[in-house]
Amino acid sequence: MTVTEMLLSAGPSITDDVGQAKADLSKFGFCIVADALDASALDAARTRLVEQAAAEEQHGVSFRDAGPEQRIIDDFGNFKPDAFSTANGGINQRLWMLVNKGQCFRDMVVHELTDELVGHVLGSEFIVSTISANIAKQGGSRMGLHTDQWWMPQPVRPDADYLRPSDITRAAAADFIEPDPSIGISPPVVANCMWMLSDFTAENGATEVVPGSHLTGAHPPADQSTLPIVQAEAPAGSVMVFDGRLWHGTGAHTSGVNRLGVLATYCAPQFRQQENQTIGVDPDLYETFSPKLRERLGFKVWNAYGRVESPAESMVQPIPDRIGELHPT
Ligand SMILES: O=C(O)CCC(=O)C(=O)O
Repeated sequence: MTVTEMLLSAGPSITDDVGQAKADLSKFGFCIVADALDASALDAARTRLVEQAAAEEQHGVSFRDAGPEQRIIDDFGNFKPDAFSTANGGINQRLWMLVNKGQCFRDMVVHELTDELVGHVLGSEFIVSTISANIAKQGGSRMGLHTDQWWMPQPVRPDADYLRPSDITRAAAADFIEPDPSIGISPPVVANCMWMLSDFTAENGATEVVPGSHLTGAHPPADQSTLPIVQAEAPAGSVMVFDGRLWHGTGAHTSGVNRLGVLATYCAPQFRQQENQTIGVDPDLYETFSPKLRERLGFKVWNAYGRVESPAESMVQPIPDRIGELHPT
């Protein structure tokens, strides 16, 4: 079967049945659950996000992307210092490290519903890769389809040369776009949750997805004009959970009010987090966190990985005890 034959022309319906949601995740690569946040949780999260976004803007610490004229990389391939600003043409507002920015966001990280759905993809342990917001605004352009595990090495034949893992880039190599499926495909090692704090519509940039793309083993091609893209339209309070291999991206915001989305992205515990939660978290705030939230943020050692000293250590601290250079007395 070719990649094109494996893509589906339609995605799942919105459901409130967890069993159905898991089946949708397996088949389509995503599911949408309605009323995942009740009215008061939704109101609190929306208020907090809008307030934080305005304050980051006022304090000159906001990040903007998706501007049609925005140029992020300089002539040497590095991020420009003002890459993510309105001055550089950015439109959609991104807010990062939401774990430090409100109880409502911390509640999303450990939500029982997403625990179950993310666990369906990643197993019994997973950690937060990033907890961020994307406020899609009028004029924001399509992000373009991508996967959330673009850095994952592809299966290779024993006798074949391979792309060295550190040489993988976001601009997928040709054999990542057209892999040989007879070798098998990589499993999901990332799962993402889009918490919809406003209605998501085709006009305000509802996330674009390609149903079934998670099973192709391929990364999306540069020319996306003929792909069977659908948009994840759903009412405020819904959550979309998706497999890290699903082709997806923010839609264009052509009209309407701001689209408020919070992305809680998880990875299996042996992978590197996109945001460095363990040093990024406010150490005073950490003291108030539940054991589960601490684990999710990566403070739990996984099979001796992520430790600071003893291989027997089960949890690390934001400010760990360090054994420095010692001398016998
Ligand atoms: O905002 C969205 O709809 C998706 C965002 C996304 O795919 C990303 O930030 O990588």
